[in-house]
Amino acid sequence: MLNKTAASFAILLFSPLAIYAQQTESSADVDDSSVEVVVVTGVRIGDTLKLGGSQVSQPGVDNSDLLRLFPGGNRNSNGPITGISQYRGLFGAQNNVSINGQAYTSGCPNWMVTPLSSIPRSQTQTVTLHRGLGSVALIEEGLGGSIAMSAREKGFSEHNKWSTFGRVEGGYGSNAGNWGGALYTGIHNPDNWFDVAASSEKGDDYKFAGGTVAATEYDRKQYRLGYGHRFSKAELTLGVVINRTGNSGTPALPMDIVYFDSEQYELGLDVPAGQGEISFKAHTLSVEHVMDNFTLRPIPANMAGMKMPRESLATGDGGGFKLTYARNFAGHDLLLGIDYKKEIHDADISNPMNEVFYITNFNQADRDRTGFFAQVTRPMDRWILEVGLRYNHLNMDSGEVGGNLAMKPVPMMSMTQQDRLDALAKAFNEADRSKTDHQLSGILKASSQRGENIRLNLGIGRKVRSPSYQERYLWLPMEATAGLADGYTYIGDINLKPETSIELTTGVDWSVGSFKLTPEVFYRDVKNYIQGAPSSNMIANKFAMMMSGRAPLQYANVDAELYGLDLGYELKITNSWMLHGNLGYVRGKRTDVKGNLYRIAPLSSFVELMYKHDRYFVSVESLAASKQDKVSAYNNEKATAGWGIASFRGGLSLGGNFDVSLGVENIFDKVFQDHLGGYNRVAGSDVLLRERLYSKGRNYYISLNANW
Ligand SMILES: [Cu+2]
Repeated sequence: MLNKTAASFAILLFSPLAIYAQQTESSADVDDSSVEVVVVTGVRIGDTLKLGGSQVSQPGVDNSDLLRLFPGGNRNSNGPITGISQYRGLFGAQNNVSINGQAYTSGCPNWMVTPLSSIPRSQTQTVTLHRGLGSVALIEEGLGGSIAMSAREKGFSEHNKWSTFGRVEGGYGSNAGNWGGALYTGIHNPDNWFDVAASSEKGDDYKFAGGTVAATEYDRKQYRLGYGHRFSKAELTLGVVINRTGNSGTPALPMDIVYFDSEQYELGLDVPAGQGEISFKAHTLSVEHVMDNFTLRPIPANMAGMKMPRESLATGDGGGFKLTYARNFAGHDLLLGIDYKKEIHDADISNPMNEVFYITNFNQADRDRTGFFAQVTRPMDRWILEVGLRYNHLNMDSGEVGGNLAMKPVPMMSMTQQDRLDALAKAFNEADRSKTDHQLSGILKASSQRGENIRLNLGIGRKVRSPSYQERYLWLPMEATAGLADGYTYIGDINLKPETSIELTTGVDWSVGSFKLTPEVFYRDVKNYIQGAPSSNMIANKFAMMMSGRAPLQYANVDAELYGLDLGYELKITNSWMLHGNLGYVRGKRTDVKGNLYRIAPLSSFVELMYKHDRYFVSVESLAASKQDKVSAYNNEKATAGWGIASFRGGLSLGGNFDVSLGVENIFDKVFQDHLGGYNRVAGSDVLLRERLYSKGRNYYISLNANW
C-alpha cells in the first residue's frame, strides 16, 4: 500500500521513474529484459530512487556497490560480500535497510554478513533508496536514509490459467576467476504462485596491478522458496530463505568467514478492512556462524611472537513483525502501524590449539524494539505534505560473561591478563545491564511545483537510534565492532544514550528541455553520536596493551554534525544518446570538540554516457572520488588520495529469450585505494599490514541470461 501511495504521487510529476516506467511499459514484466538500464536522478515525497537488479548491467555479488549509483549513496567495504551501507556520511545501523519490507539483523558481531549482502545480486528484484528524510513508516530505527531491497517475486498471473516463468543466468569475471549461476523459476495462475530460486557464487582473491589482495575469496549459496495465494479478497505469502556462505574473506577485519548459515521464514498477509487495507508481515531469522583467523590467512602472533589462533562461534536468533493499516480519509492518505523486532546474540571465542581457552564475547545479548507510528500524506494547493510520528520502546539486556585464557601461572606477577579479564567480567556481571530507551521520531516533508520546470522539496525531521548490543555490552577489549574496521579494540558502555538527530533538507528538481538536475542540500545535527573515545578503564587499557600493544577505545556519546550536497543529473542528447550521473559531498565533524568523523566518503562522482538501441546498448562509465584528508583523529584514520576509473559496459538481446551482458571494469587497470575500503589485516598479502586496501584491478566480465 505504500507503493500505491508512491504511485499516486509519481504520476503527478515528471520522474526518473517515468523513464523506468516507459522502458518497461512495453513489456508485461519488468524482469524480462536484462538490456534495460535504469536511470536514477530525482526524488520527491512518496517517490523513490529505484534500481531493478536484473536491469542493471553491472555485475556484482551483492547490492552494496549499487549504492554508488544513488546521489549521496556509498558503501563501506570490509570484504567481497561484506558491504555496509553509507548514506550522506551515516553508516551501518544508523541507516535502515529493509529486506522484503522487514528488518534484518546481522548474525555476526562484526557484520561479516550485512543487510546489503543478505540477498545476492542475482536474486534481487529491486534496490530502492528513499532520498533525504525517510518516512517514519519505513525507518523503524536509524538516523539516515532508508534503503529497501527485495528479492525476485513474479507474483500472480494475469492470465486465467497456470503458466510457468523463469530466469537462468550464468556469469564469469576474469579478475578473481569468479563465476556465478542463478536460477529462478515457478508456476502461477491468478490465485496462486509458487517459486524457487537458487544461486551459487564463487571467486578467488582479486588482483590489482601491484599483486593480489589476500583473503578476498568468497563462496556463497542461497536458496529461496515462496508461495502466494489470493483468497476472495485477502492475499497470503509464505517464504523460506536458506543461506549457505562458505569460506569468504574479510581482509579489513581480524577474522574471515568460515561459514555463515542462516534460515529465514517469512509470512505476509494483506486484507481489505472497510475503507482501508491491513497488511501484516512477520519473519524469523536464525544464524549460525563461525569465523577464524587461520583458515584464509596466516595465524597472527601476539606481542611476544606467540601464535594466536582464534575461532569464534556466533549464533543469532531474531524476528519481528510489521502491522499497518492504510486508508484514504477525506483526501488524506493515512497510515498507522506497529512494528516489532527482536534479536538475541551469542558469541564465544576459542583457541583450536588449547581446549581450556574460551571467552564469552556476548551471552544472550538481547535487543527488543516495539514501535508505533502514524503518517499522513495530503495535497494542499500546490503542495504535497507528509507528516509522520513514531514512538519506539526499546529494551536491552545481556547475560553474564567470563573467560579462561589458559595461561600458565606466573609467580611474582602482581596482576595477570587472566586477573584483568576476571575483574572486567566481574564488573560487567555485577552491573545493571538491563536498559530501556524511549525513542521519539517525527518528520515533516513538503513538496511543491513552482512553475513548469521546477519543484521545491523541503524537509525537517528528528530521528533516534539506540546503541547496538556491541556498543553497550562489549565488556573485554575486542574488535567486535559491527564492521568499524579501524583496527582498534573497543569496550562498550552500558549507560550509553541513544543518538538523536535533527535534519534539514532543501532540494529542487529542475528541468530544462531534456536536461534534469536534482540538487539537495542537507544539514544534520547529532546529539550523543556514538563513536570511540580513549578509555579510562585502567584494567581494560592494560589488558589491551598487553594483548595488542594498542590502547582500546570505549564507545562514548559525543556531538556531531553532517552536512553536504548531492545531486543527480540526466541529459538526453538524442533518442539514442544519454548522459547521466550523480555527485555527492558530505562533511562530518564533531561539534563538542574540534575533529572529523570516521570513514566519511569523500566527494564522489558517478557518470555514464550511454548509447541505446532497440536490441543493444553500450556505455562508458566513470567512477571517481576526491582525496579524503578530513580524517578522524581518535582512531588515527589514514587519509587517501583521489582516484578515478573508467569502465565499459554493453548489453545485447540475442533474440528469443536470451541476453548477454559484458564489459571491462577499471579499463586502465588503475591502482587505487577506496577511502571506505578499510585497512589490510592479513599478513603475507601484497598489501602491507594496516595499509589501506587496494581496490580491484581490471576485470573482464560476461553474463548470459535466459528469461521465460
Ligand atoms: Cu563474523
